[in-house]
Amino acid sequence: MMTLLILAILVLLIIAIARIVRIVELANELSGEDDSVINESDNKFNGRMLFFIMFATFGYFGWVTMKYKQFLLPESASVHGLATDRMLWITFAIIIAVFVVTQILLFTFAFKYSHDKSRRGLFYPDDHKLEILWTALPTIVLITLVGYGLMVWNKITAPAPKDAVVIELYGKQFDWTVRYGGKDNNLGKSNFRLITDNNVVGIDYTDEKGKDDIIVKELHLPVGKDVLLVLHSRDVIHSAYLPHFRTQMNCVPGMSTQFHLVPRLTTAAMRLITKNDKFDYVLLCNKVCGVAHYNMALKVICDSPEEYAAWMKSQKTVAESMSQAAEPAM
Ligand SMILES: [Cu+2]
Repeated sequence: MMTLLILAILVLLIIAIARIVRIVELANELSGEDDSVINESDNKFNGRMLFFIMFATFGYFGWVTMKYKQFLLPESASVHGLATDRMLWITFAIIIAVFVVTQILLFTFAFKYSHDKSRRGLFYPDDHKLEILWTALPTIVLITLVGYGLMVWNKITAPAPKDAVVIELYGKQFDWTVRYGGKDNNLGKSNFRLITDNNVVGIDYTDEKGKDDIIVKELHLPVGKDVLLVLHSRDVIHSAYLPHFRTQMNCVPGMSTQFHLVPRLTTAAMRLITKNDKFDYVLLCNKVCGVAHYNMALKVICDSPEEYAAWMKSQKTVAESMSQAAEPAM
């Protein structure tokens, strides 16, 4: 109803403006003025309107920024995310500063130098110094930003330390499965040919290393520890996206990809920061991978070391699940 009302108001407004324009035209005709000739006051009016548009644009920009600030991500829950966030904000600061300065110059010039019959144009074909300045300055700024970005990127994608907790993420249409290496922190062999309804990641049961693996449907991360996510896909390309950890990596069928991160805020700590005691981290698929893509989310829990150890202990290993399945039903 409200939308209909707003639409009706807009239509009426457009009709009213069209009528007013027509009245002005008729008035000009009656007074004998030729409105195709642009006079001094027209130029002044256009200059002022341009200036008004500049302030309106700045105002709108500020309003939108404040209004939607609440939808921005909270502070990064991973260590490398602090570096990418800093980079992002530095880039934003430069972009906003350049935007404001260039717009002020543009509209001030349009206002100040609107056509004036008494003013003579200045013939100013080129200025090498100026051209060098406006070519060199953006080049230096961009090279600095790209260089800074490469440095951060190299740091983020450096190999994970040997003792990192290895966690395998397995994506398929349309859910995720998580596998931990168990006590030996070593994932057993797996093969896509072995995938069945009961063996969703295709574990090779003959491999001793895989016996203590743990397969679960939620992702637990230990705070302060190096974590190596090893990503797989069973069907199409998925993308494991952990927005709060500033992490995203594609899951590609037929190969494994990986991402190393260090979580820095537990779920409990993030609940305090977001002032939301129901807050939970989430892992989302960030590739439109099929009809139920939207549903491809996984709960992520970032634990303190003690909580993580306790949770790990409470989980069944592959060997335990196997022996349980082999037991005859009572
Ligand atoms: Cu997906």
